[in-house]
Amino acid sequence: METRDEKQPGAVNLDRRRFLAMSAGAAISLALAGLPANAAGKAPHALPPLPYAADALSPVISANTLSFHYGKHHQGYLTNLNRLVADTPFGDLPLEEIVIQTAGKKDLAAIFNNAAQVWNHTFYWHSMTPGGGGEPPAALKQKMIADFGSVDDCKQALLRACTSQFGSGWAWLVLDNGTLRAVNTGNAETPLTAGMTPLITIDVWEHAYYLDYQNRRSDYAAAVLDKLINWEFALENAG
Ligand code: MN3
Repeated sequence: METRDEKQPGAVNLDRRRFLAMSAGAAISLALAGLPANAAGKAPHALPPLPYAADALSPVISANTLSFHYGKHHQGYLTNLNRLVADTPFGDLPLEEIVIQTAGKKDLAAIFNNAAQVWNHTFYWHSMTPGGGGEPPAALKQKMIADFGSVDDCKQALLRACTSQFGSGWAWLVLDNGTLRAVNTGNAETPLTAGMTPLITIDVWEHAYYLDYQNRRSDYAAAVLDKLINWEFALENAG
């Protein structure tokens, strides 16, 4: 397995730090960024606050969907995780480290699934912003043109990653050895454990869209890409 890209401290801007500080995986990420780890990443993990109001993504994602998704699903994974790691060595590890150390281990699948789902959902909330979509920042746009041909080709690749995921999972824009790629993962799986750097994710579990779009995953994904996706966040994660 490849090692994760280690970012230079100078490349980590304030918004990235703000995300990391709000993520339950703060300690390992800050350590990767050359910053001191702290105890905030240890169990019991807290549910990071949403970066916007529950109705802020409407009508693309309704307040009803967002409230259930954050308050029931995300919270549920967190509650399970805290229960599962209590009184185990994983209780002393930050979230990202739990995800990486339990990946691919059948006897630790329950811990992996809940830890990864906590991480993935926090990342997903930040991957969207009210009034998002539109033109990516120049540096990201250049990279999209270099690696996909155009911004639209990049968005189409992300849309295909959403629609071609069979069953539950996630679509991601990642940096893989310095190249932008659109990939998908099943269930709780995350590119973090494959040595890739996630830039953006879209949740394609049915609970992410069924109340608003029923079976029309493609309509949900296209609307997120056109109207909500947070390209600034993607660029921050690219370092
Ligand atoms: Mn979800």
